[in-house]
Amino acid sequence: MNQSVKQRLLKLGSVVVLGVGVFAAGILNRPSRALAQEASHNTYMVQAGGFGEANVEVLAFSPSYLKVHRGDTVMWHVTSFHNMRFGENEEPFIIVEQIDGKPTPIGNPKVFFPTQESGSAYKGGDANSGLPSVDALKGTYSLIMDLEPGVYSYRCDIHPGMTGVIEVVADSETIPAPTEVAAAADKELDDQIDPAIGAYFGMVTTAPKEAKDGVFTIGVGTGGTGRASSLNFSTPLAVIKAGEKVQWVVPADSPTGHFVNSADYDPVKTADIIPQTNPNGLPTLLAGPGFVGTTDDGATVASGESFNSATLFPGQSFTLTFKNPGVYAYICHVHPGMSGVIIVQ
Ligand SMILES: [Cu+2]
Repeated sequence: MNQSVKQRLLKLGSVVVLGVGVFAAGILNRPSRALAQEASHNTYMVQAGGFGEANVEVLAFSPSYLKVHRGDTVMWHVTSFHNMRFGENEEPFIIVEQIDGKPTPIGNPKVFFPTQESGSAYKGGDANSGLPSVDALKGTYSLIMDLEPGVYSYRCDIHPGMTGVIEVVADSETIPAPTEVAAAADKELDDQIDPAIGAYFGMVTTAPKEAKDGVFTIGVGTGGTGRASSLNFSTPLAVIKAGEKVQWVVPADSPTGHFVNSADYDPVKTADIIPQTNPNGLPTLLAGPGFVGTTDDGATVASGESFNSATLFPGQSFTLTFKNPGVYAYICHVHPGMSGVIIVQ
């Protein structure tokens, strides 16, 4: 045998050995039950959030109730800033901790940081996807549901009320196929989006067109249509006289909170979350001025002055007095496309 043929055979041999090794490792790592049922395992998609016309956002999981068999994969398609967390208790996403003896609002580590890797087997108990980084938005998170038959609920902590259920059913029970589930999920989304588009037209047509007793009231997003709402101000262009007030009101039945920020909102200076590196462990996520606000409710704004409300929760309002004539553009910094202008005469 000449040298080059020998080398080639050696090379081929090592590739084959490597291949068999990988194959064997695959078999060894796999529980035999999973191997037997491999062919019947499905991947089901769940939409985490969703969007429609009129800047409608749906803060729901679609389908909200999903039946799977043990060993099936659930893959969440994350359309915005949501986490998926299995566990007993609700967790606020901002908590107050004593830092250097001062009460300091921080991002709740139980919400922000993942405890379970995407693609891994979920076997029950607490598990959190963590919040997606901006880069990972519109990404996916998946879990293999390796669980006894039963009902397992989860939630997004950023949007209270955004909850979902996975029911693991007995292998003998026939359940809808992934394509059927996807079609049902689309319908579930549309059934929420359509009323919210209607609420948007209702809001803009009934909104006040002028100040009353020196106060111009502006609605902040729509309410009253469940988990979906139109992310718009009711009067995108409001005209007042110098010295009059604007009062922004978030409907009590809104599924989401909002902000009122002057359009010069600076994401660096007015950051939502400021990570502080910890030498040992996870960073502390300080709630920045974007969350806690820089302008008090009831403040007076002069020409060229920036203003930033704190989070305005459903039912809350924010009032500013504009003392100088001018054009004041503003946004809600967490909801792209949500903007308005105040003209002060
Ligand atoms: Cu908003």
